[in-house]
Amino acid sequence: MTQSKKKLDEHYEEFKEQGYTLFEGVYNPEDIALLKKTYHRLHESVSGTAFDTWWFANTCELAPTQMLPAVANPLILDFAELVLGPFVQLDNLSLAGFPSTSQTEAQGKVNGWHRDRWATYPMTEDYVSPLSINAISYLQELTNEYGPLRVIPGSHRQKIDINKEDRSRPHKEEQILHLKAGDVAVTHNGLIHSGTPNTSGDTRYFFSVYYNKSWLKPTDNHNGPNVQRIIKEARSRNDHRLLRLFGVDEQLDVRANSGFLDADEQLWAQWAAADKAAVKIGN
Ligand SMILES: O=C(O)CCC(=O)C(=O)O
Repeated sequence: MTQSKKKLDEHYEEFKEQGYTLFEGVYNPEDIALLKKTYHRLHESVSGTAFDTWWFANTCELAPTQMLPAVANPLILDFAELVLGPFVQLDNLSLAGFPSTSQTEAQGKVNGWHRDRWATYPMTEDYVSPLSINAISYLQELTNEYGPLRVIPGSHRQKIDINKEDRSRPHKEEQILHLKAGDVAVTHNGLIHSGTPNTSGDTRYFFSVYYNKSWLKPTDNHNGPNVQRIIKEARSRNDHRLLRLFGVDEQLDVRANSGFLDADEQLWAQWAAADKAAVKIGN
């Protein structure tokens, strides 16, 4: 995995303003090849059965070795902690292969405008810290044929509604994002966005690491044996950040009742630093 060039606080300012920010080149060609291989392994395991699907949730349990590095990516997690505070839990980890559709079918359509899970309809134009964020990546360049990501910048702080008939049509304020393979778009849950139909004739690979606050219920099930093994290992290294990703937040009681007389961001930075310092090295 490679490093993004922009500083984290610049990403954060952009995120507050626009409702999203792009991290370029987070995953390299080997990471991408491994994730594609993982998708195909999962897909082959259900193909032709009653469980046939091209959308896989719970992928940290299904393929821990391949998926954990994406969930625990240090750059994205550092950013997630700026946005959510050190309360970052994995809500769900999805890996999908959108099938291709015909040009005629796709003409003039978008996949469906929406805000994301745990969002609320914005009631103020001030920035409101979200309960969840989405770290979205694609395993190929999002050309017009593969179906770019569409966003309505600033819609996380605007009372924008879209009526039912228009939810699958382009929007006058949309911005079309042609991400490269391995880029990560981190979106505020209030940002209105949509995918675009895939007409490439090939699979459109997508994966989403969705984080929420550690006191909310996760959508994925973190009780399976593989995730429980990750938790056990994280506990032995006193790695609170890793534990918290899978719903084990040992500081929650104190940190969720801090008195709230200091700025959130100031406390969050202190707590995040304390968590990093507490990790046992070389265990
Ligand atoms: O398919 C896409 O490009 C967007 C996916 C999406 O809307 C989402 O993850 O919420």
